[in-house]
Amino acid sequence: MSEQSVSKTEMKTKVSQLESAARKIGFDAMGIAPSDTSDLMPPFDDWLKKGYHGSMAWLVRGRDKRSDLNRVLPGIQSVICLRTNYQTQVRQLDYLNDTATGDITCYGWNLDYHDIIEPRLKVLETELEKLFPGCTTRRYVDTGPVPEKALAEQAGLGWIGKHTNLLTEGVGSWYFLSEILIDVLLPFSNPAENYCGPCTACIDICPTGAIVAPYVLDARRCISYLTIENKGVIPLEFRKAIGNRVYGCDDCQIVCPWNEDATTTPEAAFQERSGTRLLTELMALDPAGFRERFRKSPVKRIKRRGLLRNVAVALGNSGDAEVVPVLQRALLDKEPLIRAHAVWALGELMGTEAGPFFKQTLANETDPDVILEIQRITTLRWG
Ligand code: B12
Repeated sequence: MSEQSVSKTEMKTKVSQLESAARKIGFDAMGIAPSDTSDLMPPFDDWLKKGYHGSMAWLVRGRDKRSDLNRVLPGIQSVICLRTNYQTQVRQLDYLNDTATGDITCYGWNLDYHDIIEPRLKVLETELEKLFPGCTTRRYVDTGPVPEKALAEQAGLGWIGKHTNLLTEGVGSWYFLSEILIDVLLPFSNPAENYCGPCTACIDICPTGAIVAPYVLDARRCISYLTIENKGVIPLEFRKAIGNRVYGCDDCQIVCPWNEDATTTPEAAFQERSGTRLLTELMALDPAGFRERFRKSPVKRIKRRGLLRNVAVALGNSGDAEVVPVLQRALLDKEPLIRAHAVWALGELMGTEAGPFFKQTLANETDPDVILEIQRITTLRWG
């Protein structure tokens, strides 16, 4: 955008008008970061080099845009960063005791946050157009090659904790980040300070040891990645640790002392919707039932086959032999991914009767992944 002769006082007024518009629209906080992200790249490149991104090849593809936001918005000068709280009630680790119920990360309890936040960003863009006529903007909410946490840290919205999420004193970490890139030079906020101190609660609790060093997450080990981003077979070594988590994981945030008195939101869109989370009932969902249960929810992203794969693992971890018939029925599912994980779960729950049962299943099976699962169990048990 062409240089505008806006005085410092005028600019200050415009920014505070923008901030109050953001609050009215529903954002909980706003800050402004410089658009130069080149300094953020060495740890990101190192992370990719180590393969910590797993199968998220889109992170590699977006690398160059992320390192130079000019490629996303030519002439970019500033990034307006925004926070939106989503937690509706205090979370505890006691969900782990309810082994008959599948746990869903609290950001997935109701409507998909993209659908809630994106329209709000659009409204804020119209405010920007009024304040800075002729400006060009681009909006993002977890939708592009933008280092959202690092930018938000620079914008003073919070600090990146050892669990690698952004957190804020007096607020906690249960919020989404979003931003508007703009070709206007705005006054930058002061970066947030880090108050993690010597605490290692998040590192110690992680069921799969995914936080391999403070501030470094190996996504391939993270239950959030394994149950959401990973589209294929869940590696054997993590299945037991997944417990009853069927979509994401919140443990590193639940134990964070800064979340003890975290802000909760009264927003209807984030309140838990009714609908079953019983593992046996989830396993019984047919395609239409799945669509109905998870309509407009972020869970729909992993599709029925992704969810039922995770549900099979959770049933295998339930220790309840009564769910065996439910898993045996799942062996008839047309999705090999579901059948493969149901085989593993049955192996966890069945006794000596498993031998002849698996022999018969093997005779009817044609998918190589499922066959491998059956062979693994039968070899393990009977050599
Ligand atoms: C890929 C991704 C994932 C991956 C990888 C997560 C990760 N930690 O990188 C997986 C699938 C595992 C994941 C999980 C989750 N995610 Co996610 N995810 C993303 C995404 C798309 C990119 C993140 C990324 O770039 N990762 C790569 C790493 C290297 O980048 P980074 O962590 O930003 O690294 C920077 C800093 O950590 C720093 N750094 C690196 N090393 C070091 C070392 C030291 C010493 C220091 C000081 C700094 C430092 O520099 C790095 C480079 O900029 C963002 C959206 C976005 N576009 O940013 C959402 C995002 C980070 N996810 C989000 C959420 C909510 C989650 C979950 C909580 C969901 C859940 N409950 O299941 C979990 C949390 C798991 C965890 N502990 O991180 C939110 C986080 C909000 C917040 N409060 O921070 C985001 C911002 C989406 C959003 N718009 O709100 N996610």
